[in-house]
Amino acid sequence: MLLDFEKKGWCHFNNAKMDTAIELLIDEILEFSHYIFKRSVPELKSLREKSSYLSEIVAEFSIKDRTKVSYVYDAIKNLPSFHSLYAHPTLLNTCRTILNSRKILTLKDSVGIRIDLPRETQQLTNIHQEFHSFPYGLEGLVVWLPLTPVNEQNGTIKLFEGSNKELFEFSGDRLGINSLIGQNRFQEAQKLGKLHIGDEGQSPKIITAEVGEILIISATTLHASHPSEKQRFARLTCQFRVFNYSEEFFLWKSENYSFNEGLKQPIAGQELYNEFRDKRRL
Ligand SMILES: O=C(O)CCC(=O)C(=O)O
Ligand SMILES: [Fe+2]
Repeated sequence: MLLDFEKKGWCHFNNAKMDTAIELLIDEILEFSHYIFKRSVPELKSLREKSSYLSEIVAEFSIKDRTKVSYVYDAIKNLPSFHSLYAHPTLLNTCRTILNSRKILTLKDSVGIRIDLPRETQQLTNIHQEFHSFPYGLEGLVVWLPLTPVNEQNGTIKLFEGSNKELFEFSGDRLGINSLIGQNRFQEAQKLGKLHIGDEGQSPKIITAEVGEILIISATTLHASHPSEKQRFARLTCQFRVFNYSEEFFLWKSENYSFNEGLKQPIAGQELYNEFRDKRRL
């Protein structure tokens, strides 16, 4: 797995414990969506059956009432099973091994879910390295976890294998706290992606996977959405960003802590803290 990751910039794994966690999430999504659409969840025997059903029913629901599907989207990020999934010890340990770091970090703001519906293309991404979600440095991972079957018909992700070897020159402000995560960074990342893939004309690997298969992708691997061809299926995929907390930026950050405005006396507090810190350093 590690060799694969280094060579291609991504690897995949599956694990029975992860299957259980994924199934809990799918169950909760099915229950909530059926509750708001006033339907009952049919008897489904296996994780695979649930996953295929989820793909069909979400597409069907979106035709009935698109707004209600947005409620489902919003709710997923608050489901306990969603949080248990990205914080799963098996998943985190795999990430630790790949990053060769005991200190890793996931942030609530950098974990997400996609619901890609037939005919909706505005959320599809063009080729990019993950500059916009890794503001501190790209020594990190994107865990890409399908809840429904992903393939050329249903929509999926495509990866430019081996592109992880090169970090493209990014003119965005790396350490500027106010522009850490933003739309402009994403636009720039996509411009760069297009430019570099144009050089090589390499064709990407279009991922085909069933539920249970988990992709771990380097933040430096060029990737893009692959749109769906079929009209009947929705694609639900989770993407969790994992940071390496041993990275230089985080070490610097933990030494140079900035008090934020939510505090009672941020300016005075910061000054006193800096004085204390500098004395201790001497
Ligand atoms: O799932 C996709 O279509 C790709 C999304 C993406 O670029 C990302 O999560 O970083
Ligand atoms: Fe991305």
